[in-house]
Amino acid sequence: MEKRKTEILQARMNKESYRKLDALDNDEAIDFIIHAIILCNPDQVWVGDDSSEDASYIRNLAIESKEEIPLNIKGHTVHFDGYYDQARKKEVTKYLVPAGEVLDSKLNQIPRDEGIKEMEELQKDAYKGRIMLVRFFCLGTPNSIFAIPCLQITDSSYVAHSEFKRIKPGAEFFKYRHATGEVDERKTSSNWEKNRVYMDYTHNTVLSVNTQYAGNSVGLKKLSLRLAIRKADREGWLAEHMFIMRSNGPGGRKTYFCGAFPSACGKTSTAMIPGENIVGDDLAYFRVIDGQFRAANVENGIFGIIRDVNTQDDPVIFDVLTKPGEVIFSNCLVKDGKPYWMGMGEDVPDNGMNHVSINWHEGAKGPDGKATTPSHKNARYTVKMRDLVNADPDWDNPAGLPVSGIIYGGRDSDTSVPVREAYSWEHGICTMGAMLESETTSATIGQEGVRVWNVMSNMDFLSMSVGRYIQNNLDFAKEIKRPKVFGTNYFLKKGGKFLNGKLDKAVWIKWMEKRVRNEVDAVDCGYGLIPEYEDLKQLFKDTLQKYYSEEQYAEQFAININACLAKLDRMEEIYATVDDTPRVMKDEMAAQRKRLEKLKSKMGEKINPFDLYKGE
Ligand code: GTP
Ligand code: SPV
Ligand code: MN
Repeated sequence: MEKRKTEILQARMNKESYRKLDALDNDEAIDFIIHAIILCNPDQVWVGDDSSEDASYIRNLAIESKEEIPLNIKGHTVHFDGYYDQARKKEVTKYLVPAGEVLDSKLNQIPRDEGIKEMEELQKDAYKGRIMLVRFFCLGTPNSIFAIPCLQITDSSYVAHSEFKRIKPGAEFFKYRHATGEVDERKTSSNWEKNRVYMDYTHNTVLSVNTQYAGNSVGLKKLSLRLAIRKADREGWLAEHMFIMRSNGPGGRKTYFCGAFPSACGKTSTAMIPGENIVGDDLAYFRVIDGQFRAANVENGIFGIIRDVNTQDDPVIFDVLTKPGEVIFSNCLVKDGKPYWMGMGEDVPDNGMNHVSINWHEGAKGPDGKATTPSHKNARYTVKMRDLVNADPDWDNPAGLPVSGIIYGGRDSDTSVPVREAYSWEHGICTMGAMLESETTSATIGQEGVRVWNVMSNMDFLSMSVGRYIQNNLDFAKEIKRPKVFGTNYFLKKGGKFLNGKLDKAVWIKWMEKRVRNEVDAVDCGYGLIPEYEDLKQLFKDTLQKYYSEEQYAEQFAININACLAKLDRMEEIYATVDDTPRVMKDEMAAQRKRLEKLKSKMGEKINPFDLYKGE
């Protein structure tokens, strides 16, 4: 290493930290670290990997710095994010676009020079009086083709603690520089109005400031997904906002599914279906390996929504959250060292410490004068994969796992049936993935319940043009057998009430498993193939020990042609504004319209699914 660099590093770190950097032998990473030291001016620098000593150093530091508070159960801590920092903030999340480059106008962006200048002003001296933590980790199983080495710099021990992966030295690093900014007496970022998350995608770097919420600060989550989508584009693979799960069929057969649902729309709860196995719940990379469509989870744990986790609906997670082990709770209510959350199936106390105040009580208003809840709707937990008893033993297979089905779904109160199969890969990608819509949730800041278009549930993370991303999906794995594509909707409503139970998804998965194995028939409904009543009746009985009535089927699988056509109208309007809409996309939308209109002229605007059997 150059003498000047060695001096800068050695002045602020101990021998062990320096040794780790020296051994790295990567100029790009060293320069990134040196730049952060000069800009953010820490008192000390600490360098760590995922050795158990480094992990416990970080854990203790998080407690010492009061970013995390220990709870009664051994290994459990709670972390609070600021009142205005409870979710991803889309309007301050932008791509840095270098002069001369054009990025899709649908993506939030700022000229690179301007963004870098603003960020450097906001991060100047940001680590003064603090320790700069340099953490190496790896997205994906180390030494696998999926692996991407990452380097995170932060002054937040909570952020560093949330990352659990071991580094594999490699050429191209993803790099993150995060600064908490000024903090209040609760150690939460107080300068929330100056929260910024800037993706310097031409440099594989993300810079963020004045936030602690993991989705805005923790490199391995959505910050990496945005960079990975571009890397995948360059290298011919796909980076998706998807769970991966294994469905267990008769005779021990294993079938893997991946599913894209927007934030807070059921990925974790699908991956955690009782009796099946989880591989991952949020980030999946796809590659063709030895002629097979394979997917890998690139996380080492899950950062899940805690609301409604109870013994009934999520027994496995509930168990992990209530026994000794490493768990970080965030933005729950804490009373006498015990965490509480809404929908936990126990009485939640009417006072305690939460994201609003250290002395919260029922009826207390937030600093904005709004009513508050005991735990935030987007309160979460962080746990390790290895602590989940239902983790597939093969979850970190370096070659990923073979995928038989891809599922797209969102919050849709009135249009699509609970489950349907696409006619083809193209039909699925275009009308289920690229036409995905969902009603907004508390995982992002803003109004809830507004129907928005969300391509493959990846819209918040797209870092290139919409058309190109869809085309990449269409082209992926062209030479090999592709998975079947399905659309699901867990959120159909009638009179304000959900038509399905939370565990009904177990049945939809079993049906998809049987479709993959060619064991059940399906009926054409004009926008896909739906299950037959008798098959579902049997599956409800076998899987949930429940009786599924003809009335339930008729109501849930009714074909609402006008709603489907209205959705097509919305989509055609949107895609008319996408410059590079693939030809196939336009053709699939036109063909869908034709099929639906034909069906409407024959059978009316609302079709009883039983009538489709005698269709033709
Ligand atoms: P992110 O972690 O934000 O990417 O979300 P996710 O897709 O993993 O969402 P998750 O599975 O955690 O579900 C979010 C919320 O949806 C929870 O509050 C669940 O209770 C609720 N939910 C999940 N499945 C169902 C369902 O089948 N029906 C209904 N009504 N609610 C559901
Ligand atoms: C999401 O919002 O989709 C999440 C949480 O999974 S975060 O990774 O924090 O964005
Ligand atoms: Mn997510």
